[in-house]
Amino acid sequence: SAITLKSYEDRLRTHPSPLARRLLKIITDKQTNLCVSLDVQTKDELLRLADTLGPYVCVFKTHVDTVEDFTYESVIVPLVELSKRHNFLIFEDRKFADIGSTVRSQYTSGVFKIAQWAHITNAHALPGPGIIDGLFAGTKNINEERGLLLLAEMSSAGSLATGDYTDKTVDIARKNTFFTFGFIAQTRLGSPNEDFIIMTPGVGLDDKGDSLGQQYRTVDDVISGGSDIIIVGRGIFAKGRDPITESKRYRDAGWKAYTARVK
Ligand code: S5P
Repeated sequence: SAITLKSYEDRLRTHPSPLARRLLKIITDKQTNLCVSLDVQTKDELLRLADTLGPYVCVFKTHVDTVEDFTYESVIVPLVELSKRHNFLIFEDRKFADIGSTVRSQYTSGVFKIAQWAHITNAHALPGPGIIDGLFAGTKNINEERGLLLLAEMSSAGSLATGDYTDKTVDIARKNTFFTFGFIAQTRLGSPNEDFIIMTPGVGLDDKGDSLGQQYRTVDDVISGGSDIIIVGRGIFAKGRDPITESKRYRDAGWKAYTARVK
């Protein structure tokens, strides 16, 4: 049977994470639970998509280490500007996976300085709770909301993040719900009296998967199963697709599925 959940608007009043409250407000105001994954190799393409698709999304997910002509000044500065203009959050899909001390410097320093600009980032729970402490320490001097998602399940075939690993990931998240506001997952996680935000990749309306292990599910399947935000990449900007048309299509499908769920 389908999962029933409170509306985004109700949840924004009570959520323990300031970042999640900001995100739920954006979703409510813009009526979109679509996160577009901007997996492109040039800054021009990244910024062009962020500008044209900005009105249809609540979050833009990036892999900034894949941008060939990356500089902080030419990519991050305008991207942050666009996030303000179109009212979306930026999610750097960094998938941290090291000890606390190392992830703290990976998060705050180097070429990317992720903590400076990414409202959201994510991490594997594999190293244990120290990874959250390390990343949280990296937010100390940031004067804006920051939030972390743990990868509790993955969309790819043969993923090892199942069963006991997934359950223990949820336990680790419970230790700091001010910062760890949710999961990358395929199913609703946490008990009914908790409110984790579930963001789900591996969503595609026209494809079943790719040749490297990715697997796609439909928007209805994902949202009726209790996910809060759909993450879509190639479904929107693969060759031959019109990104604006597809963004509207996924936004509408996501909102329709959500409306059916809260009824
Ligand atoms: O389990 C996962 C977790 C993530 S964050 N499966 C995923 O596919 N992702 C990411 O979502 C992946 O890194 C990619 O950026 C995006 C999916 O892209 P698509 O083109 O397959 O929609």
